[in-house]
Amino acid sequence: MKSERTQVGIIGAGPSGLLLSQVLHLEGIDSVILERRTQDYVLGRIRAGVLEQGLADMLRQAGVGARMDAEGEVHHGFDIAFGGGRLHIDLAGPTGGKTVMIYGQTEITRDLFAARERMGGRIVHEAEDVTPHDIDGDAPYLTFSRNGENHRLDCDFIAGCDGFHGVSRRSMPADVLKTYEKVYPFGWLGVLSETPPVSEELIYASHDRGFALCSLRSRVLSRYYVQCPLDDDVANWPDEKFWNELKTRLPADAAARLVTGPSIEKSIAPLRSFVTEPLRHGRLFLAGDAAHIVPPTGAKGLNLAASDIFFLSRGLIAHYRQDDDRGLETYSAKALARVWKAERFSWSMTKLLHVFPEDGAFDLKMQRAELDYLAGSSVAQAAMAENYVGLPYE
Ligand code: FAS
Ligand code: PHB
Repeated sequence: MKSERTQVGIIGAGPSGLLLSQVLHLEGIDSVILERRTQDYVLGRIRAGVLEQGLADMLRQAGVGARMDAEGEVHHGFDIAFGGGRLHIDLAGPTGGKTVMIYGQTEITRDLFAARERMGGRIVHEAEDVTPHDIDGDAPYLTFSRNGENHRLDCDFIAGCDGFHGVSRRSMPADVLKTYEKVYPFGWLGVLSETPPVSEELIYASHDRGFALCSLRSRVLSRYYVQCPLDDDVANWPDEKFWNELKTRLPADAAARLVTGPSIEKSIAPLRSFVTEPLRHGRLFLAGDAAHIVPPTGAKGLNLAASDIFFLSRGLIAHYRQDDDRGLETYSAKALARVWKAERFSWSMTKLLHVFPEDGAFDLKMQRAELDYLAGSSVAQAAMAENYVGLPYE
């Protein structure tokens, strides 16, 4: 068994694990990331696209914001299309100038990998059977295997940044862990295409045939989604069928402007709301998708990972810098307070914009009344804007 030691053992090299490692490194705190996949595999996953100001600021402070600021797009609002019209939600006006940054999660992950490599960060790829041990004691450790060799990583703390299907949440004692889940009766079929976006800003569309979203990664790379049945299969969606369905669900002017092209990525993501409580047990801390999942309607998944890392990194830094554990002791409560508000927003946006198969005539009337009320109320629009740009890290 090959052994090594670090201060913080991190499971997972997604945005959560990479950002935590980078922030800790800048404070002189050593970490090792154990990732079960290759770097190419991690970079091959197409996911989030909308960054709250809090995440964008964290990336800048972590020294990985330059390409985002050069290539990303700052958006001051987005549209909601329904009943043949379009409602513009102004973000900056009601929030004192707050905006969102459009910059793909893939690029964030690429920037973080590059920074970690530049600064000598230690990431073990293709680490198999990563297992936390002695999380209740003061000398936790991780075991894993790689290329048939067994390894042990001794550490002071373990950060479970291994996503929804990871090992860390499962390592919390069953009598301690409480989970809350809602699985939605539909999924999102997503397409990435090297085509100019259909509009300057995002369009969220509510339509009798189902939800649709027009997003982007740049002026030459577009990201589109349509709501699809939970048991649907990408094989049922040749490009032409996807483009025709998307056009059907968009307002006529957007449909007429839509530039179609071959999909370079096509996948179906299930939608669920999920929260774990607590986010800490002993020396094990959960962060990001390992701790919670939101339906992507509110563009909160990646952004919640950022606020978790903000709270967790400050707790770890205070521990090592001032021998002060208050941040670690309050991490779970602080992170969860923000998580639940984002769960609420993501759930409400999903309820507002999707067709729920079980809904009856009254439910459909309620959904339309919600949209009509939103369209007629600057206060309701301000509330939506406040949540979309991201609630404070407090
Ligand atoms: P991640 O899942 O990104 O990373 C976890 C890492 O841990 C992975 O690299 C994994 O390989 C590794 N890992 C897992 N188990 C391990 C083990 N046992 N040992 C070692 N390593 C292990 N959010 C949005 O805001 N907008 C979106 O449009 C959006 N679309 C999404 C689409 C899909 C299909 C999915 C799954 C998520 C989407 N999300 C979206 C949410 C997504 O962006 C997450 O919030 C974000 O990836 C969270 O980052 P991490 O917490 O780092 O988890
Ligand atoms: C995306 O660009 O992938 C995206 C944007 C906004 C969302 C969800 C996904 O709400």
